[in-house]
Amino acid sequence: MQNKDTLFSTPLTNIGDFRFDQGVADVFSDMIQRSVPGYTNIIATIGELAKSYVTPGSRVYDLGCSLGAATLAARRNIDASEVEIVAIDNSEQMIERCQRNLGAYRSEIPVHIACEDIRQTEIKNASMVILNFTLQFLPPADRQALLNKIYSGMLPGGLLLLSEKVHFEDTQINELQIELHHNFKRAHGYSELEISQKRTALENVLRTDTLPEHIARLKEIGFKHASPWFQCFNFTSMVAIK
Ligand code: GEK
Repeated sequence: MQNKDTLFSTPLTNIGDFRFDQGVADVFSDMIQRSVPGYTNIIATIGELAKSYVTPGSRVYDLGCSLGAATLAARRNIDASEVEIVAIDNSEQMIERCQRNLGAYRSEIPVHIACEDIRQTEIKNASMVILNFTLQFLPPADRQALLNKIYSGMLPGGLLLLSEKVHFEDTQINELQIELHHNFKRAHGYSELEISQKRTALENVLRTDTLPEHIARLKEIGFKHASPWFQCFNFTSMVAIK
């Protein structure tokens, strides 16, 4: 059974910056499903894309893997032989739970799980790279370099899946999308206090780009094709093909 996220349900005197610590790792599954519109659908689509894009003898990288949901979806669907999955997160607590989750299912496909900063990870021979709501947590100045490194380590025809929370240049549209997202959270049982305290905790930690910024950067890096395939409110998921 998954633990319910009640981390922000009581008034906090000092709301510190959001961290992926033990408390978050313990409730993460519930938290992300009740906070990110389309999350389940995105995970399922990662599986479908893995089936089509992962090639024999190549690697799949899941960067910012948390509890390993994307890795599991990919692993279940890969048909190609001699594939290795590399799952990285810099939260020890996430990695520990990820090990346990992945260990609970049988598979022929080896997964190398490591606790490290994705800015240090060497990327090579990749037919698929997954950045499912992770880039948004890097300092904005570090994003281009990470994406350049990913591009360099990818095989021609390889696929990058990039999911992100975004903001909109048009302030009225931006507010409308935020309100729709908050309504989504209300509908999933989060109180006004939980919504506002979580928003404060994320303020310095989760910095969004706009969708046009993402697409322009991916094209500039050299990806032949880049497009959103999913959007619900201020959450989007893109594919980019080398
Ligand atoms: C999923 N992809 O369920 N290096 C490594 N990991 C990092 C870094 C970094 N520099 N910064 C943040 N993280 C997952 C969901 S959650 C998204 C990803 C969210 C990790 C962080 O520890 C956390 O586990 C993950 O990125 C972001 O498909 O919480 O909204």
